[in-house]
Amino acid sequence: HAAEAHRTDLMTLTRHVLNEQSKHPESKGDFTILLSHIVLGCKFVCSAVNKAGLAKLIGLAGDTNVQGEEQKKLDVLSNEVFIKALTSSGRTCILVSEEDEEATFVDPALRGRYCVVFDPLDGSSNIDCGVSIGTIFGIYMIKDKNKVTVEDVLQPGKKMVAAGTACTGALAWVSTLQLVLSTGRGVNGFTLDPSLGEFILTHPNIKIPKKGSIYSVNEGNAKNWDEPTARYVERCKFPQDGSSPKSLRYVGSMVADVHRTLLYGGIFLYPADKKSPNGKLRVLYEVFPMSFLMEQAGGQAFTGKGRALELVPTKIHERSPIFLGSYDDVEEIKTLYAASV
Ligand code: AHM
Ligand code: MG
Repeated sequence: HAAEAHRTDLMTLTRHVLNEQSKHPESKGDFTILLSHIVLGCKFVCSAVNKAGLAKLIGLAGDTNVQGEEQKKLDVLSNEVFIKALTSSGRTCILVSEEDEEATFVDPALRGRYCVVFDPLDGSSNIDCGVSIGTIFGIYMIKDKNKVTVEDVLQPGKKMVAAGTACTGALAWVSTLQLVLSTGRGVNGFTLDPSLGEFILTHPNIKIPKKGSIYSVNEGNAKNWDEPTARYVERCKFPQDGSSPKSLRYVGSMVADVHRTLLYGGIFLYPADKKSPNGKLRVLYEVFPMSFLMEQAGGQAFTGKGRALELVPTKIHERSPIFLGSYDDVEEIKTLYAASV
């Protein structure tokens, strides 16, 4: 109850996941351990970006390190933190990061059954102006950790066992970090309580509105769009059914744009265009986790050809066009693509 001044029964992320896992008698707590290492990475990214941002803006100590060397770029640093946290968890076997050309195969002595695909710091172009950034992750599970190949992560998104995002924001003068997670039974949102260092369940069972009033796209690419995308966006502005035009919102950080779409409804588009026939966003660690969350929240995710989660990636950094969000809004663009073939 929001009016309760002091909560004493805190539903932390760990408690929530343990509750969920207890329904699986075979569960040994591995997922909970893995998740706690992912959470560490997410917290690190948020804290590093906050610190660096403050240091840059008001010149706090920390903009150069003790040796006076130029600091590592935040995305490189964030990636290192994730790779180290995930390998040391003892629960992973393959890691695919946006930052690394090749997949990382975990040392056999430290191997577990989970594969993690992630974008450690999404939205990096927004760091210097203090606008939302975050982390995206997806998790697969393999059968045999002794026979690990890259094929184990070249699996359709519907095979993921979990996906999530962490996204920074601000409330008054306090910076916030929100984590959204699905383990395949709905979507839940958690907010970091900085005084406890814990994520607390603040958005139980997120359901995306069936139809939204916002569209989110980089309209600067309009001259290169294909016909169905162009017609769809035109309809957002000049609806044919007498409804009000949609509002345009575009942060330019996928984590933030999709987070808003989940909570408020609407549609997020990163279509193909003449210059990038496969769009911009990467299948494994951007398109799949976000599509997984959308479907779990009752929305849809479409590539222009079919259901996003059915895509079978052929390489780890593959790209795909993506249209995701409220069920009815995605249905409309599906109709336009179906009519165009
Ligand atoms: P990045 O991984 O280099 O940050 O690029 C991905 C980002 C997404 O967060 C965002 O949706 C998209 O790029 C924005 O692209 P554009 O600037 O072309 O609109
Ligand atoms: Mg990214």
